[in-house]
Amino acid sequence: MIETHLHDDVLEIVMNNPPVNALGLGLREGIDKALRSALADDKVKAVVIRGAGKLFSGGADITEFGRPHAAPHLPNLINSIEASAKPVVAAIHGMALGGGLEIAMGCHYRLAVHAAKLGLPEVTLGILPGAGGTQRLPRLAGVDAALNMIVSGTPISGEKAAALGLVDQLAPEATLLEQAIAFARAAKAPRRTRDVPLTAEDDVFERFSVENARKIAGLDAPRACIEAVKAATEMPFDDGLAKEAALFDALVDGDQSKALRHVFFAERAAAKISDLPKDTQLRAIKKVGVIGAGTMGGGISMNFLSAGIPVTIVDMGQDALERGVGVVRKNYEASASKGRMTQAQVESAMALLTSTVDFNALADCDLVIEAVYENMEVKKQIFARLDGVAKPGAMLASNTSFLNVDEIASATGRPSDVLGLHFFSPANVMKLVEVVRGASTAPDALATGMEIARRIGKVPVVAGVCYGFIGNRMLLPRQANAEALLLEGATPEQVDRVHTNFGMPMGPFQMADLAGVDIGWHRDPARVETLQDALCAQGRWGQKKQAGYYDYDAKRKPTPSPIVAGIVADFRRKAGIVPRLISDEEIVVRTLYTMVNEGAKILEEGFAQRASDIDVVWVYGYGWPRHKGGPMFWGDQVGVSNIVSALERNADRLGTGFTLSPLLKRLVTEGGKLGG
Ligand code: T1G
Repeated sequence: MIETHLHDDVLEIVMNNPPVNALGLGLREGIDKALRSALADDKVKAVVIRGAGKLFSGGADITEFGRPHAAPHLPNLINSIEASAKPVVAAIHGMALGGGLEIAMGCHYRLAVHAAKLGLPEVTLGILPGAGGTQRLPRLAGVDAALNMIVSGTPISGEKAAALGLVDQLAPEATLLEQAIAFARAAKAPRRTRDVPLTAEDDVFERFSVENARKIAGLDAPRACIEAVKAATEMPFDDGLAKEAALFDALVDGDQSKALRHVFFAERAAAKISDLPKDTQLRAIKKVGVIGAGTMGGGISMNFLSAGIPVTIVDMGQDALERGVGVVRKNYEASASKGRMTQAQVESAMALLTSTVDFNALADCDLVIEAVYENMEVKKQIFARLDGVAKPGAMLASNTSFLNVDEIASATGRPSDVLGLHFFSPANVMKLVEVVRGASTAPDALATGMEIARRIGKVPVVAGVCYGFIGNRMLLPRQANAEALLLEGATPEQVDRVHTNFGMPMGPFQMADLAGVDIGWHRDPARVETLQDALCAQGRWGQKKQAGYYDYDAKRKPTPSPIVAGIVADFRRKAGIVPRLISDEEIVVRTLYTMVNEGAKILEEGFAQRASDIDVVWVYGYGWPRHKGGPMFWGDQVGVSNIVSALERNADRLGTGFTLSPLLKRLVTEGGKLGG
């Protein structure tokens, strides 16, 4: 846990708690002991603290939250570092995050490598820096920088930290320790952060709250962060610490923090495939082929290009190719115009892109991703052809969002090389990839699918082969009930508002209009059996046609549509439905509780490895509010028995195909939670 090395008169304390030097009890005890011995040893004139491995420290041990904390508590340990009569210097490489940066700010001086990352990401866990960070950072970096860092949770570089005064000296990694020792030896006396004067403009907090109102709306932690930093400008240091501690305690026990910590660990758990040997050999992916130059094919290609992996896009038509490549370039240029990438980066990404109508160009690709439209016959033809073109050992993936990957694989002679890589639109933005494991998918192909998804910055989740996999299968009952609610008396805007008030980025009808009302439509305008048929028959295919469930202006601003109201009224008349007032609560039960029910079925049928994987799918694939943890976590918070009784009360309205999940029923009778 802790190593110490005496360099003449400077004691080096090394935090060694792989993989991120989390400041769990053992490490805290070790630091405390080493510091005490340094203070008691006359030979020691100063102390340097650094982290072993790849970083300084990733902060407090998040797994300890919600459990009784044992001394030495981190705030007290940091206060004892600050109170040390001998100079203490932090030598920061890699990352100093959360409690890690707080340890460094309790030190009297700080050295860092230029590319180090210094940050206080606690707000992303629904808490705030609870070991003096809200009181020390403003003193070292100024109130503006402290507010931005603490409320956003975004780290800054060592270079930026030096410019702010948070870091005293920059050093190359090779000489960081040596320079820190020299700095400590030369330090005349401790410089206690708590004694650094702090000033703030009167309205800085009000201004900051107004400027960030939209971003922090509905969230507990950002508001508390602002309050804690404000306290630093108004109270004596120790009172400020007490205020910070009180705000921390209120947050850490709150639902939002529990949900955010759940998502943090859920994302990491999703990377683990319980029945795969840890040392599964990965296949080398050096070149990727994409079939289909449409919106998805282009977005998928961008993920690999941005990661420096060459892509060959194949499409049947030259103009489809030119259009698709043009969209890729346009998207990159848009990022460059917003300063998110340089023009040079745009050009180097585009230089990795090859586009051709020649299907044989895929012969040297290590991974080929089919991204054509959702038609099983078309996909099987493509995979049969691919089987004859792709090199042995190449992975053949389909981006299908609903269809049976095993059936697609059956069109080839190598089903073990076939899997699903289901990206979410816009594919170059949304983080989720459902890695669909076919019955024959080889272990190394599955493991490689997970690794390549992470390599391009995605969050992969393994899904089994059922209609719609995990995410889209849970959309089915939501969409069916949403449409039924329209016929029974609700409006699109009422249903959508329930979802946006819940925290979703958009509701079922806004989403249908964005994705395309015509997805899955049989394309026969004469055949009008459902609301979707009626809208599509009138060309109301969604935003792309300026008309779907809503009307859209040139800026795609939605307004309720009298035409849609008329179509719905017609349907009601034909079905003999007398519209009734629908409560928001009923909408929650029929469009959110039914999703939890479907998730429980997916779990018990084995199409998801664990309940938290389902949460990851919805947080990263559909924008489920992180501070509500995901549908399964939320279902446990609502209470399985409440969900079951509400569904049973509404059973006659949930459609003939609805069945209650046996797992939910079992959890009610036997007790227990969806999340285990
Ligand atoms: N506590 C406990 N476990 C942690 C951890 C932490 N702080 N950080 C990472 N892990 C585990 C993680 O679950 C995974 O476990 C393994 O380490 C590797 O992590 C008082 C209250 C540092 C940028 O929010 O952002 O300090 O899956 O895969 O990609 O004010 O980990 O292997 O079993 O993410 O190299 C504030 C959280 C805490 C930083 C490294 N700190 N960590 O990324 O590795 S609260 C944070 C990260 C706090 C104080 C407050 C990242 C990383 P497993 P990984 P990585």
